[in-house]
Amino acid sequence: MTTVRVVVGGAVFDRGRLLAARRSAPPELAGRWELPGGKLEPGETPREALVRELREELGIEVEPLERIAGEWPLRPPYVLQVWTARLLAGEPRPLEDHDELRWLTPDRIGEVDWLEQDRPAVAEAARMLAAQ
Ligand code: 9L3
Ligand code: MG
Repeated sequence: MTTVRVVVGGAVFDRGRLLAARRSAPPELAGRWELPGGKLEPGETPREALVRELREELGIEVEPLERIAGEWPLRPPYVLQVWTARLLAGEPRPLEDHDELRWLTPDRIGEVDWLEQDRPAVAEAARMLAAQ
């Protein structure tokens, strides 16, 4: 039996905008946009993993807020879970795995080519942002 393994993505909010990140790797995902994040390490909670991943990948500090309901299958055994998060400090820079970043207002969320698995959470994050 294989246990599912969690990949955590962050819907990072700052001043009414959502952060989108364009992947540079692996080749089959390069050029597609995602909610940045990555795999949990052993013993980590999703919130801890999100804080670590966004520090490593983007050089920012975030406060995870709430989980977006749902779970989306990735390549087995991985599943994607998404948390909203507030930018606490830093200006995001594509330090690893990304080659472009964009802050999107809710009305512009459709302007980038999101990975399919991220789309439901991105739509929900945009709704939450618009209602703030
Ligand atoms: N993935 C999909 N959507 C996301 C994230 C952060 C990750 N928002 C997929 C892409 C990879 C796998 O999960 O196949 C592991 O992600 P990473 O550790 O390479 O960021
Ligand atoms: Mg990652």
